[in-house]
Amino acid sequence: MEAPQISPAEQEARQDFYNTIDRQSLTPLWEVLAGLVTKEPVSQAKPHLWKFAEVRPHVLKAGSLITAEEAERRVLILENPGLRGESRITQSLYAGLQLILPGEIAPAHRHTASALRFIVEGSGAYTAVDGEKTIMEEGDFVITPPWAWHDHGNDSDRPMIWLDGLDVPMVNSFDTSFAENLAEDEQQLSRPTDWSPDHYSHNLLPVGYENAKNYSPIFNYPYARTRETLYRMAKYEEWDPCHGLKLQYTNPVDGGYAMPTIATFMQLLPNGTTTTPYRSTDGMVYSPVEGTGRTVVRTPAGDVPLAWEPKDVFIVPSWMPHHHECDGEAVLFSFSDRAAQRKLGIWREQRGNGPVSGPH
Ligand code: GTQ
Repeated sequence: MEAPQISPAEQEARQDFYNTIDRQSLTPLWEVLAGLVTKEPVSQAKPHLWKFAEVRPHVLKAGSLITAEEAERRVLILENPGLRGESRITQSLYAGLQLILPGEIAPAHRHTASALRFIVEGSGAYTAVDGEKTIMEEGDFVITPPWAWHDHGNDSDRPMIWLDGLDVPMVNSFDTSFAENLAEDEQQLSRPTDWSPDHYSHNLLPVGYENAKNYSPIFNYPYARTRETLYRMAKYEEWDPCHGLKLQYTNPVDGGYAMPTIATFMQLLPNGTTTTPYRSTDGMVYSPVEGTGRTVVRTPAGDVPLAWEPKDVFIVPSWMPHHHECDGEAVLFSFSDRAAQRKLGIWREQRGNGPVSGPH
C-alpha cells in the first residue's frame, strides 16, 4: 500500500499530537509498527569469529591480574560486535571464556540463569553441581541447571579454559534474575564424583525413577562418547545436506533438551563437504572441536566468511542463511536458544530454498 500524501498542515497537526501525548508516556503505534513487528527476524547481532589463538593470551593474562576467588568468575565475555556493551553473543544468549588456574576455586553460587560449559583447553578440573562433582575433559559438555549450586575448581597442574554459555539475556528480558552466594567457597558433596552417569546412562533408569526437575539428571556429556556415537552413525553415510550428521544432546528421562532454555548439538561434517544453506530463528554459537573450514553467513550487507579451526568460537545470527565448507572431516559443537523457542512455539527453519517450516 502506498503511503498517502498528507499536507504540511496535517503533518504538523500530527506532530503536535505526538508531542502532547508524549508527556503522558504515549506513543502512536503506526509510527513504529514496521520496526516493532517485523516481517521476519532482523537481528542486530553480527556473524563473528573469535580465534582462540588470539584470545587465549588475553585469557591467561587475566589470570595474572585477578584471582578466580576475587573475580568470582574470571571470564572474558564474548560480546557480539553488533551488541557491544550488552554482554550478549546473540540476542538471547551470553557466552564467555572462563579460566581456572591450578589450585584455584570459583566459589559456589546459584542463579536462575542456566549455564553450560564446553571444555576448550585442559583436563581434570571439576564442576560441582547439586552436590556432585564431575571431572571435565576437552570436548565435554557440562550443564549447570537453573538454581543449582555450582562451584568450579582445578586440581590439575595446567590452566583450564572453557566456553560458558548462559541464558542471562533471556532471563533478564523477563526481569527474573535471582542469584545468591553460598557462605562457603565449596558446596557440600552428597554423592560420589560422576555418580549420575552410572545411574542414568546407557538407556537405563532405576525402576520407578521420576525426574521432578525440568533438566537432565546427567551433568556431563563426555566427548569420548559423543564422538564414538557420531562415528558409529557415520558408517551408514546417511549425511544430511544441511547438517552432515548432527545430534542433539538430550535429557535421558524425557528425550527433551538437557536444559529448559538452551539446546546443544554436536555434528560431524564429512570429508571436504560443502553443506546446503540453512537458516533458523535461533542464533547459533559454534565451537569447532576437530577439523578446519569456513562457515559462510549471508547477511543483508553481503556474505561473511568465518574461517575456523578447533577451539575458535563463532556465531551465526538468527535467520541468516549459512553453509559450511570443510577442508577434511570436521566436528562442531553448537548451542542456541532453540529449546526455549520450541517451547514457546516460535521456532522456524528453512533448508536451502525450501519452504519455511512453521513453529513446532
Ligand atoms: O560459572 O557460574 O561466564 O555465574 C557468567 C556467570 C559463568 C558461572 C559466567 C556465571 C558463571
